[in-house]
Amino acid sequence: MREAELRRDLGRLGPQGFLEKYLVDADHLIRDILHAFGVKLPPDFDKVQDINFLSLLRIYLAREFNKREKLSHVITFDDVVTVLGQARKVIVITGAGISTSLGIPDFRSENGIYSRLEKYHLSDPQELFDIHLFRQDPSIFYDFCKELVPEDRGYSATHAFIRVLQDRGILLRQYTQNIDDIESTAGILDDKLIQCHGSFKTATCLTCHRQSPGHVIFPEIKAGRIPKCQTCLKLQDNAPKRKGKKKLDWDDQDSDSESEMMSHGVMKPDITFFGEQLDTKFKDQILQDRNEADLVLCIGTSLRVAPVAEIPNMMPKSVPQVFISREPAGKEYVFDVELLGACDEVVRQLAHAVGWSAALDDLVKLGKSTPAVAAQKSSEVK
Ligand code: CNA
Repeated sequence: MREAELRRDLGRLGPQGFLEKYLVDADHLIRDILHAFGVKLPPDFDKVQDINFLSLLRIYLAREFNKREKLSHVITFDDVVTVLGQARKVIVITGAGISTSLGIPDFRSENGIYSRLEKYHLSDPQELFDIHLFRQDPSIFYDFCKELVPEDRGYSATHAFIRVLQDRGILLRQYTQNIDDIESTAGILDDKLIQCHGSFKTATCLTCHRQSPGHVIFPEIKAGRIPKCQTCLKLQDNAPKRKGKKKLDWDDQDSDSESEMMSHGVMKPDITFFGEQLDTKFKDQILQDRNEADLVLCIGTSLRVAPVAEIPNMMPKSVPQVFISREPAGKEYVFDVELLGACDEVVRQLAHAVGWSAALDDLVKLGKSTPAVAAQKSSEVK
């Protein structure tokens, strides 16, 4: 089976007709079809009965069949400049790549955080952000996240570029996967920003759920210690020792499990771990924004983490989509134009071509000299 032939048949017959031809008439194995499409199956897939892959194939076919087509008027860099100049409601999706020029490593680049995790002996790097593992042993997360703790590093030209969109009144929303909260430093307003995975801006005690500003725990993290809730520590110190009783009065009702004891009084930054619910704000906002946006810019992300990775495929097909990153987007996406390279450089070129260089340069200068002031100025610069 050749991929090009399969795709042609899918376009011609639709998903149902395709299934009839390949599974009923020709009796092919589902796994062979998925393989021919280039879908990666789990390592021990030969132990799984073929029929169990049917729903995966159905989802895959539906998604491929409904993929958007490239727009005929957005093909070149100059076309991007034109749509950007005309746009009134821009959605910007960002990832770790917009902060690497500030010295904050991303996950999946060659020298990213995932390439340096041998010492933790994790079966999957995403376990670093696994809430169950964190509750069992927060030291692994805290040891690794020293590098991610935000410092006053200013913001990148890409953050400044997004601020320019805001200052020009054309930023509909920034959906960021980043947890460094540099958007706030750059002066992106709260109602323009969805921090899809939360951020280090605040931290919450796992036991008493008291919330503190994130910076309160930064010195502990940087010193290589696990940040603890001062209130819970005091209560623990003052508590009478109760023989044979594991559960303490101020514990949660279900806190008698071993992991609850391990994480007693541990502060956790309010970033969303795997196994935790995303803030519902994300879903509500994107369902509204997708009907209003007239341009999507996706910057510095590998688009591997759902549900943010699903935004491009949720948009109406007529909305132009531009991808700016070092590496191309995956095969499951159809961006009209991919501008590959260092995003700070790409956005500078765009700003220059649209005539926004002066505004961008001013913001970049402001960020380098007095980052905190830049945030305050956000509502003043128009
Ligand atoms: P990722 O999977 O590490 O992908 C980043 C992408 O950006 C890669 O494809 C790189 O090629 C590209 N890239 C890196 N530097 C640049 C650059 N200077 N110019 C252009 N492209 C560049 O990270 P994603 O954001 O896609 O994955 C989502 C994860 C990463 C989220 O859950 C984040 O919380 C998490 N993360 C966030 C930070 C941060 O807040 N700064 C840092 C590391 C990881």
